[in-house]
Amino acid sequence: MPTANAKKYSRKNNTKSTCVCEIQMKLAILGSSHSGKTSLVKRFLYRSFSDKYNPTLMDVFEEHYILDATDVGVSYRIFDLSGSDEFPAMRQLAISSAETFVIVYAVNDRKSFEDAKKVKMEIVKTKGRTDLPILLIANKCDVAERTHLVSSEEGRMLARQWGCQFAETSAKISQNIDNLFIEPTIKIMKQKHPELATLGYNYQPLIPAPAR
Ligand SMILES: Nc1nc2c(ncn2[C@@H]2O[C@H](COP(=O)(O)OP(=O)(O)OP(=O)(O)O)[C@@H](O)[C@H]2O)c(=O)[nH]1
Ligand SMILES: [Mg+2]
Repeated sequence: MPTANAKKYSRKNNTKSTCVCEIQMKLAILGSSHSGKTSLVKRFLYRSFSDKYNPTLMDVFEEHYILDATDVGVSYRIFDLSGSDEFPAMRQLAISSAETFVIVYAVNDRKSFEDAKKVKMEIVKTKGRTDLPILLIANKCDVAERTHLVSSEEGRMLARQWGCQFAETSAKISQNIDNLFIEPTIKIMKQKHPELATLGYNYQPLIPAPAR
């Protein structure tokens, strides 16, 4: 991403040459400030979590992984976008280059749920199409039930309306994290390499969106 403000995270490894094939995952994670986007990415990529809050301008994470139980290599390029509307040009560029979208809200923040709807419209407008792979994520599910301001049912209903998948996650206690990033990866793998569709991969599927 050719901007001065975008930080780039990459870790070199020498595993690519041993893989039977390579998949590029260009994923953008969006949603309100403080909903836990960066925490979800870091929990997935680095198995870490911090209670400290550092607002993101925009980060690009690049990592290479091998899908468990396969020889399929995955190059993740994850655009972690700010919850604020600063740097609209950078935002548009990231949305344009991404192929999969993760929209995050926090279950204890009602506004973040309303913001998720605006983000969805922004993505559709920027991409100019509606048939996009989107995941709606209800994060911070670990917080006390009495502080939940958005119910599971509301999240599920919105996902049904969008015809997308829905999952309840926690970056803090590492709930549903691998599935959130790996299920879309498997989908892309099956689209781009149908010959690999029968490869086994162990994961608990996300909650599928009911048929529209
Ligand atoms: N309890 C709980 N706290 C979380 C969770 N995920 C993130 N947090 C906390 O929420 C705060 C915000 O997390 P971030 O990941 O920085 O949020 P963000 O969406 O990236 O915010 P911006 O970069 O400003 O857009 C931090 O203090 C995190 O520790 C979670 O699953 N559970
Ligand atoms: Mg962030």
